[in-house]
Amino acid sequence: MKPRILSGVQPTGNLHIGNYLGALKNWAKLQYDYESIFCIVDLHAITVYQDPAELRRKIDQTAALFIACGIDPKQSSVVVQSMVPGHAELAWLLTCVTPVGWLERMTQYKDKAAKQESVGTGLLCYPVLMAADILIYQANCVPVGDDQSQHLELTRDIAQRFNAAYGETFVMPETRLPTVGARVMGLDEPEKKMSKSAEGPNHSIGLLDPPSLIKKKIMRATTDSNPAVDFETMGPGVANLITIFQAFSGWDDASVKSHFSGLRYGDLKKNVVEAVVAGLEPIQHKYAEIVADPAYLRGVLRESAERVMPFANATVNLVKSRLGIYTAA
Ligand code: AQP
Repeated sequence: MKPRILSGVQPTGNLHIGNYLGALKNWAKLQYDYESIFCIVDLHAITVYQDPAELRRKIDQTAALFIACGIDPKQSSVVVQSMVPGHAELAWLLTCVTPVGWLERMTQYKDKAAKQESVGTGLLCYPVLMAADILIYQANCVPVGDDQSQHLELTRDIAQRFNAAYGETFVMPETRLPTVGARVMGLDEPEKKMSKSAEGPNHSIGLLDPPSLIKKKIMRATTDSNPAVDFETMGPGVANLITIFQAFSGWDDASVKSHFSGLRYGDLKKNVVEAVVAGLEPIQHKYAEIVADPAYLRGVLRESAERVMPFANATVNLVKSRLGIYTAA
C-alpha cells in the first residue's frame, strides 16, 4: 500500500505563485508516489469573516485551480473540507486534549490576531482543525510551504499527547518542504511571505493574472541599491526574483549563478517575466476548460468526498471509542 499525503489551501483571496511553488506544484509531482488527498479548507477560511456568495465562488475556483495545476482527480482526491463532517468533529475531540498555551504560541495566530479588533475563537483553534485534517486520514506526509512548519510541529505534539493518554491511535505525520520555493516572498515587501491576504496591488502574482499584469508587477518588484546581480551582497528582493525564476525554469544552482551574475536588474526581471508567463500559461488554459464545465467539477468534488468519507468516519469512531464515548449509531 502506498503511503498517504494530505495537504490543503484556504479558498480565500487569489491563489498566487507562492501557493503554487510552495504547495500545488509539489503535490502534482508527489501524487504518483502517494495516495493523495488535497483539501479546499473552507472551514479554515471562515475563521475570519467571508462574504458567503464570494466564499462559495472561491471554493469552486480553488478546486478548479488544483486540477489546472496538475492534480489528477483520477489519481488524487480533491476534497472540500466542509463536505466531510468528520474534520470538524475530530477537531473538537482534539481541542479537548490541546493546552491553550500551545495555541497562543503560534506565530500565525499572533500575527493575525494583532490585525483584528475582536479575535474569534476559531482563529485560536485553527491549528487544531489543521491537525484534525491531517490525522483524520492518518497521513504519513504533509507537503506544505515553510510557513506551515510550526503548525505541523503542533499536529505531531497533539497526536503524541493523544496517543500517550489513550493508546496508539494516530500515525505521526512528517513535513515535506519543496527544495526551491518553500517560501516565496512578497514582490513589494520581500521581508514578508507572499500571502493572499496582503493588500498591496503589486504584492503577489495570481495564478490567473494575465501576462500584461504579471509583467507590470514583476517590473515594479522591490530590488536593492546594487546596479546588477551580485550573489554575495544581493538583498531579499533580488534573491526572491531569482528563486521565482529558478522554481519556474527548473534550472540548477550553477546555471542560475552563471547566467545571472552581473546582469542588470531590468534584464533579470525580463527573464523572470518570461519564466512566470510560460509557467502559468498551461495552467490558465486548463483552468478555462474546467470552469466551462461546472458539472465536471461538481462530480469530482462529490466523488472525492464519497471516496474519503469511510476512512474519515473510521478514524473518528476509533478516537471516540478510545475516549469512551459513543460512536455514531
Ligand atoms: N509565500 C509562500 N511561499 C511558499 N508557500 C506558500 N504557501 C502559502 N504562501 C506561501 C503554501 O500554500 C499552501 C496554502 O496556504 P494558505 O491557503 O494558508 O495560503 P496563504 O497565501 O498563506 O493564505 P492567506 O489567507 O493569506 O493566509 P495568511 O494570512 O496566513 O498568509 C500552504 O501549503 C502554504 O504553506
